[in-house]
Amino acid sequence: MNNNPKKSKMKEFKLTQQELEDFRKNGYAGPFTLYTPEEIEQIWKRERLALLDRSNAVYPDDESISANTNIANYDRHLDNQFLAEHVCRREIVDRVRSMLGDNLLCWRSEFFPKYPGDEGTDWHQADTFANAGGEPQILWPEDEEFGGTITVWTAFTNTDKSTACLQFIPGTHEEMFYDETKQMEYDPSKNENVEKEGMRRGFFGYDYRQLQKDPNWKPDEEKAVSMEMKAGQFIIFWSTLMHASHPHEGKTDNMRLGYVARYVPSSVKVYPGLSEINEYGGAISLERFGCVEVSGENQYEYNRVLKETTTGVPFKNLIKYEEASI
Ligand SMILES: O=C(O)CCC(=O)C(=O)O
Repeated sequence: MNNNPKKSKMKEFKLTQQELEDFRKNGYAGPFTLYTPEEIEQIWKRERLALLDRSNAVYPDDESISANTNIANYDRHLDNQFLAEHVCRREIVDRVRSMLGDNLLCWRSEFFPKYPGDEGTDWHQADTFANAGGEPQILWPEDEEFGGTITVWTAFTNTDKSTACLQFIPGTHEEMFYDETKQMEYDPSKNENVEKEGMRRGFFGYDYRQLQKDPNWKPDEEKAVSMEMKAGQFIIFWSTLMHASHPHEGKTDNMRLGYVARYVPSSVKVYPGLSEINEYGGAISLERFGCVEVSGENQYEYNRVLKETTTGVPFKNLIKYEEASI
């Protein structure tokens, strides 16, 4: 029994046995609520302005800006306090711990905006994340046959079928239909708004179908489920799950915004041998990059870990924080 008053007050958010079984079968879990819609609306109003100040961001926005996605907006949790706290939130990290174990790193965060009229994201799976840049960004230890990352996609706005909500094909996370060692051609003029099975889809200037192992294969879209979410909810999924999003039909002037944090066990090598990333028509130097240890210990030498944001706000490690409160 835990008689420590501080510790017993801390609510845990681990997945139940049933949720874990469903996650293993389907490749995703949720949605779960983190913020109320009113809360996230207020927070986002404030933070979107704060994020315009890039003076402490780890990637400059000169070479990295490209037509379709701005890779300089990767990892803003390394300079923005709200995002730094968000990626360490217990409601998220406890659930990811249930899936991957206690020793966890957050290695990437990204914004996924869809403006009125935007195409949907094309069907894809990511194992090593060599898909766009051509070089593996994460590598699991050699004895692990399975790769990928756990993605936590938080809706900063409401999202439904007409405003670009995510789609999953349940149960597809353990077989790769794409080969990330193949190369895709970056050509936004050719690869934008292409109709695929009656839907306008693209992959930020690439055609993801170029990575298909079998050029004649097609995703089984009849099995697809649409993940409508309220602002403030998050969903957790394997990056190896077949996922996509609907186009934004433009029936409303409101954009949809997803903010993604990606997690791996600390045994995974992040950006092995890389000093920069070149993808989506941009380039960023990894000189100031580091992973965030969100839970437990990083027992390996190979990943650089940052203890605080570039403005000196410490990242909260779930287990160390609990131990310190005892
Ligand atoms: O938000 C989207 O449309 C795509 C998201 C995605 O591909 C991801 O989170 O890995």
